[in-house]
Amino acid sequence: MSDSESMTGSSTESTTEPADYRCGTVALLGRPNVGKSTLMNRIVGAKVAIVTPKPQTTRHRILGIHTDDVCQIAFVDTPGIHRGDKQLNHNMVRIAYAAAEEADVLVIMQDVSRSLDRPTRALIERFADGRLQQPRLHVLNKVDGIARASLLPRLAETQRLDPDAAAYIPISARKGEQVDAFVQAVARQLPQGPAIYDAEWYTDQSQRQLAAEYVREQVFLAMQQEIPFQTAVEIEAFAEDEAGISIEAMILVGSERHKPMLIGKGGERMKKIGTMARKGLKELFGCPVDLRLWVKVQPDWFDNPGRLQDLGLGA
Ligand SMILES: Nc1nc2c(ncn2[C@@H]2O[C@H](COP(=O)(O)OP(=O)(O)OP(=O)(O)O)[C@@H](O)[C@H]2O)c(=O)[nH]1
Ligand SMILES: [Mg+2]
Repeated sequence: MSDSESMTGSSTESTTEPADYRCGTVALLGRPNVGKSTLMNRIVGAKVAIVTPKPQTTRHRILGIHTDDVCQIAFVDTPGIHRGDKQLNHNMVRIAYAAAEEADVLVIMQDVSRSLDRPTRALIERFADGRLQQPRLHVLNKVDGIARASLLPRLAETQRLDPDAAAYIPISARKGEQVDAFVQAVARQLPQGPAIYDAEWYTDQSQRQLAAEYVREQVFLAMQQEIPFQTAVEIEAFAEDEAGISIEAMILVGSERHKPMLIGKGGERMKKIGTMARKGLKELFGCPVDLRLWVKVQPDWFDNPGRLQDLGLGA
């Protein structure tokens, strides 16, 4: 497979589609950190979207395709909807709303291990206001983190805020609880039609894009405070031969003082970022991966529309 091709699974089975087969796109929407990417990865069965405990992890629109013998669901994972003062923040939110407009079904996700705060209420009300006409499903995620008794009032409040949604489904994306029921509920809302993607496809991202994201995931995990949010990754070189895949990646930081923090004492932190990213990519690509990392300071790249466009973060 070349680096520009999309990732496929190992299965080459094709589904025989019944006449009432369903197929469509489903936008996964919500505040940052509610578990959208975790849910998509679990359903797709591969880490197509990176996951970290930090908000604003997802920056792009990421496709994750689920295919079975009754439906094909093209999930569109989106950046968390948030307020932020940088151009990058505005673009991320625009990407999320654009994905919502284009989808056949909207999934609005909340984190029930946290209180139903004002921004979450505002987001639910915004999608309930009738501007977008597609069916909506509410997902109440992270039920593993709460007492069951607190779920009923939360369900009731979500229903009150959006009485016309098609379903309200408590799940644990991390543990897989009620995820199959969620997929079935989504399938019921999809339009009838044949599958669009080959059954073995699971994302539209290239290996190059996935490599950049896997490195960024490790930067997010390794760094604190504002540094991850001011970091991006660009693939400078990507080559594949019989020995495996060789990748050269540039980590962009927004300020001179972030560079030594990212590199760490004696290069220790960069080494760990490289080791962990390489391990994940080896597992994903199923072949040996040679990964070389550099750091470049590029002040305020996150406020530069042209630069954001080059990084695939334009909106
Ligand atoms: N306890 C618990 N944690 C979860 C669950 N689902 C996700 N998480 C954790 O929540 C954090 C955020 O998960 P993500 O999947 O990155 O969330 P997201 O909504 O994609 O976040 P953004 O990309 O920042 O918008 C990670 O630490 C996950 O492991 C869940 O069902 N239960
Ligand atoms: Mg995400």
